[in-house]
This record gives sequence, C-alpha cells and structure tokens, in this order.
Amino acid sequence: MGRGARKITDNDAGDYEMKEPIRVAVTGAAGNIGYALLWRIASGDCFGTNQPVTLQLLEIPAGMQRLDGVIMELRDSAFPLVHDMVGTDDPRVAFEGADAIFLVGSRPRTKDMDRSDLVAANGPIFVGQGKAIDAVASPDVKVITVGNPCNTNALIANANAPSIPSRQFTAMTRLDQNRAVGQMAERAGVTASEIRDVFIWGNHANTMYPDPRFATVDGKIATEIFDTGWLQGPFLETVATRGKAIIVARGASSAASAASAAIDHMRDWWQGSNGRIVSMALPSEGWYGVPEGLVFSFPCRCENGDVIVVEDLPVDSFAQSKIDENITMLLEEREAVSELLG
Ligand code: NAX
Repeated sequence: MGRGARKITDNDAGDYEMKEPIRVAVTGAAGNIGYALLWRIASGDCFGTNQPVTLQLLEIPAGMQRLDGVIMELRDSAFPLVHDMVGTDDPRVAFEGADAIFLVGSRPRTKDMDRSDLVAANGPIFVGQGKAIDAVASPDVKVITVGNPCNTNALIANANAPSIPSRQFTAMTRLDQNRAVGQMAERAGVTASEIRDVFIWGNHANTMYPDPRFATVDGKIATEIFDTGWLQGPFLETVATRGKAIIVARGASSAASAASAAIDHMRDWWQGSNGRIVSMALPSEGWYGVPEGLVFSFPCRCENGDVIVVEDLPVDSFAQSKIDENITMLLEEREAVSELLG
C-alpha cells in the first residue's frame, strides 16, 4: 500500500484496498449546495467507495466562520474516506494539486437582478479562479462549474487557464436533465432508472432544450409513449421553469437536487457513464454548428475519464430552433464578458 492508503475491513465486500487519496476542491463550500454536496463526496458517492479524498474548501472571508462550522460537522461525521481537510479563502491554497474542482461559489440571482446583472456580478470571480487553477491545479484536473451563469462562468475560467485543455472545463446542465427524467418517470409511472438518454442542449437557462427524441422509457421509444403536445408544451415548460418553481415553493433555490446533479456529472466523468447519453456543457469544437469555444450543453458519453460528444444525432427543425436560440443567448453573454476573457 502506498502513502495514505489503508485497508478497510468492515464493509460488505470484505477486505479491499484503498486507492491513493485525491484532492477535491469545492468553492462556496459553506453555502447551501456545498452543505449537501460535501457529504455526498465524503461518503464515496462521486469518486467511489475505495477512493479517499482530501477536501480543499474555498470561501470568501465573510464565509470563513460558517466554513469552520461545516468542517467541524464533516469531522463529526467521521467519514472513513476523508483523508484530510483544508478550509481557506485563498484560491491558490484551495486548488493546489486539485484533481477535481467544483466551482459552486458565486452569488445566486435575487429578485431584483436580471441575467445581465448576474453575469456582471459573478464573472470576475471566475477570472481569478481560472488563473489560480492554471497556476496550481493538477494538469489533469476536471472542473465542473455550478455557480451561475454557469456556462459563461466556465468560459471565463477556461479562458484564464490557458495551460489546461479546454475540455477539462465543463458546466452543469445535469440538473436540467434530471428534472426531465423526473417528469418523464412521473408521467409514465416508472422509476427514474427506467428513463435513458434524454439530454439537454444549450445554456443552463430557461432557453435550454431537453431533447426527448432518443430517450427510452423501460426500453421503449419515449416519443411513442408521450405525445408531441406534452413534450413540446408542459414537459418543456416544467423543466425550463423548475428552478423558479422551487424558489416559490421552498423560499430558497434548489440545493440538494443541484448537489445531487453535480455528483452525477462528476461521477460519470470520473467513473464512466456506462454507455448512457448524459448532458454536459463544454467548450464547443464546432459540434452541431455551435461556434467554437461557446460552453454549450451537448449529448455526451463518458469513458476512461474523457467526455466524448455524441456527434452524429440527427437534428429536426424544432431542435434546431432551440439550438439556435441558445447560441444567440450564449453569444450575447460572451459579448457581455469579453473583457474578462484574457
Ligand atoms: P449560497 O449563497 O447558499 O452559497 C454560495 C456560497 O458561495 C456562499 O457561502 C458564498 O460566501 C460563497 N462565495 C461567493 N463568492 C465566492 C467566491 N468568490 N469564492 C468562494 N466562495 C464564494 O448559494 P447556493 O444555493 O449554494 O448556490 C451557489 C450557486 O449555484 C449560485 O450561483 C446558484 O445560482 C447556482 N446554481 C446552479 C445550478 C445549476 O444547475 N447550474 C442550480 C442550483 C443553483 O441555482
């Protein structure tokens, strides 16, 4: 066994060897999503139950006292997989040697803000964090951006980290995918595990498009089970406006479901998606006519630690109109942050 590796003997599988610890950074670690996310990472849901983790947690100075409390609670949870923990307000400390990074910290949108206010408020955070990732993270780091507007924040971080390949910067549209799965499962009266291959095109915004054309429900073609009126009407509307509906119902934005989606995204990237199509936003290489560099959600498969865009799906006129709408919006966002792109 190497440094930090130890044997676990009190598990169902019996005696098996632990891997070397990896370093996992989470920003906004004392926030609502962080509070749900950290316990899932620490319990092995993301990187595997034989993969120890060093948690490197970033907050702003005003969040450090709350972060101390979170670290105390993590310690009190006595997770066998938590090798070490660091809490800091310095991105270079948080990202030092990081193998995986969850960029969650940023200001959530409030009632008085429109989307351009959000872009202006949060964009600069990702300049400094991109530079710090470039300087100190592992060259193989996998980055998921959750903080909104997540596609454009990933674009900014990527642009400020020139030594890290662009494909290692992604943004999260898995919550939108999971919302689509949930709607289909409820309508068909099946569990979520029976729904496959529904995925999201575009921006994590109400323009995103949950494409049902290749989805299956218990092995049957989804578009033969659900009528087009529902798929292009209430289904699309519910998925697109779910974030707002959660805020109205809970008085707070999605947190546990967002953390769960971040786990799904990183777990599939790290461990593979087993042939399933999953949604990930990543810098376009011109796929499906999306301008190069725009961080856009595509149908993807994950294998051997890589994200592979599924490039050969036919696009009908409805899907094309939705893809175009998302391109327009993301180009506008890119224009609004052009001075932050290095
Ligand atoms: P909270 O306000 O509860 O937590 C955010 C935390 O980030 C706070 O503790 C704050 O101190 C910290 N923070 C702010 N600036 C930071 C910086 N520069 N470095 C490190 N930490 C910083 O928000 P929460 O509910 O956790 O949401 C976090 C982000 O996720 C928001 O931007 C939100 O809009 C976004 N979301 C993204 C989703 C997606 O599907 N992509 C869905 C859920 C969520 O709305």
